[in-house]
Amino acid sequence: MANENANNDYSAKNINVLKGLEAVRKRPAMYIGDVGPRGLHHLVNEVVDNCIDEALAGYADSILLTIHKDETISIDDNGRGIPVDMHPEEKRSALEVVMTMLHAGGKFDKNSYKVSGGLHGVGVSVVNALSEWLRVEVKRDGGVFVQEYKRGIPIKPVKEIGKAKKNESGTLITFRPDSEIFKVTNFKFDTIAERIRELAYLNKNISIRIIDERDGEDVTFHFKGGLIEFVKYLDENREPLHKTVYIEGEKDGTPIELAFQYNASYSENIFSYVNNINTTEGGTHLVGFKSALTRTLNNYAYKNGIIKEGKIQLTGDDFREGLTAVISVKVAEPQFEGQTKTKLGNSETKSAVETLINEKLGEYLEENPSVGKKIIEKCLMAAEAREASRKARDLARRKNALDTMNLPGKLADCSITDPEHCEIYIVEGDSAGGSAKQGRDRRFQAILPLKGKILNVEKAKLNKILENNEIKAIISAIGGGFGPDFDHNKARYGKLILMTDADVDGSHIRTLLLTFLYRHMNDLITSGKVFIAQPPLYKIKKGKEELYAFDEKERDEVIKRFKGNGKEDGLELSEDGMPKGILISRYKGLGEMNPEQLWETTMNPETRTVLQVNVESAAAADKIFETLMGDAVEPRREFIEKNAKYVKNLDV
Ligand code: 0RA
Repeated sequence: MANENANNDYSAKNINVLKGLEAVRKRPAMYIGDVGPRGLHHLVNEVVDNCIDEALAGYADSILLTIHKDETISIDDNGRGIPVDMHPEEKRSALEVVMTMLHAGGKFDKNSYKVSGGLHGVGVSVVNALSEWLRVEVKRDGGVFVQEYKRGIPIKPVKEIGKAKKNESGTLITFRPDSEIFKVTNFKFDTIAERIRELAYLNKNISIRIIDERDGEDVTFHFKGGLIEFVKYLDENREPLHKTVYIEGEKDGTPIELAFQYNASYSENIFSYVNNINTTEGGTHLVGFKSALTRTLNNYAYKNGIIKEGKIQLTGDDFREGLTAVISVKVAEPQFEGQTKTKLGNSETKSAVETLINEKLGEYLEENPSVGKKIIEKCLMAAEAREASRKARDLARRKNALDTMNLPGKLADCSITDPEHCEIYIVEGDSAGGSAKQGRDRRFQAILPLKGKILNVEKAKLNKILENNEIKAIISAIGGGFGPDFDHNKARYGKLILMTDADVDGSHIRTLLLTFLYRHMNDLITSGKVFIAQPPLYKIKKGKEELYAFDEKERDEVIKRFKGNGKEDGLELSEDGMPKGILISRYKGLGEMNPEQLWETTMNPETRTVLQVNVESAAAADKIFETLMGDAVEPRREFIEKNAKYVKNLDV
């Protein structure tokens, strides 16, 4: 044991501590989700969440996050500082207890808004357990206190290393994630910045600065306008129809904040948060908001004679077309439900939100009649468009295009019918489609070849979308419906795999497909059923042996292996790709592979790699699709220029 404390008071408690940390190191995924980049960045979020808690409790207003050159990261806040005095039961510094005991990270005071959704709120001790090295420095009670740890175990007892200035307090945590645990230990600025930006919007009193010492990037996020600025940011590339509506208040002890605006688009974008967690599965707060919105707007429209009795009936959907909204509530004892534990279950929150918004939105509309008028006009247009597209849909139905009984002609379906065991490949082009049809295992793999590019749904109206042949084929092949009615449980396949060429056209087609799925079959993505196939880029052949490589690095490794001995003697590729009897060919498209090769490299579940599409942050994904596929040209150019350096693996 490296713990010096252990010499004098090695006790049952220390054993418990070790057991706790061991459990975390043995099954890290249980605590942080996974040990890939997502889990790695979860460590950062965990510490930041603790700082935000201090801010929410009214003690901190500034956080500094620094990514150092050596891939350590430090997070500094001006909160109260983790308590350092003797813990009465544990008989050692409370700081050591918080840093080393599982679930002891929880605040001693009970009146904070606990975070218990998903993987949040696991405590800083988990970060400590999964760090090769961690140092914590606390300014509190007039002193500066420090402790360092290796893989969660204190190197020495807590030590006072100096005096703190009068009234100065805070916590500075620096850590290096353990390379024994994480596959990669490099921090990605954009991943960190995305969450920090979101937190800064959600907590308008906090200023968060991120410095990346690796490249000198330095950004401060501080949004005095809070959710109003969040909504404006989300709609940056859309045309707002009125000034942003903002409502804030507290009902039955639940603080509620809402900002929204309608824009000229047709999509609905509501982002809901509970205790700063994005509730992607919604829940009672969202239900409360939606029903208050429908009711208040309906009342307002009738009361002011904008809609005449008996004329047109507006539905809830009509009141949400072109709506961008963020609702954020704080719940003391949140009950999180759903597949990803991101659905709020507290029934009292529904009535709190509903009552407050009915009240305040009603008032707001009376005071801002021009806003009210603009909103109702938009909703009426939505109702008319809905009527028109219902007619279009009926027409399409009559032609049987959306009927799952009538599958598209070019679909090569699989023989097994249990969706759980079936997958569908959506393939770019007829020739690759042909190879895929021959190469597949027809028992569980279906192939749908697409001709050329599908429609850009970001720019098209609903009836145009439903007239598009490729889209009709996708909808009927999948069979789970479309748009708000889409139900992934009714999908005919458990996996949907996009297979496009590894070139610019291929990635454009993939983006178009993802845009369509994100906007109109969203559940398919959130339930983790959408994947991207990874065809190889190179074939390397020596004599009878053939190997495939998925990137340049792998290609070079294979060549080295073929050369035998593994001597690092550089590669001498001649123009035709033949050195020393090794033949290297680069695949230009999927169509160049014969059915056997396609099966072996890209379709055989035993040997293939497929990338699962998941949406890290719904708000960020919305923004990317809007930027890439929407009307405004300038922001798209900027986005592409900014991301050109990442373009090798642009992930949304
Ligand atoms: C335990 C209790 C208290 C605060 C904290 C932990 C705390 C943890 C972190 C992690 C990063 N920054 C932090 N700031 C505070 C409550 C302190 C009190 O009651 O005075």
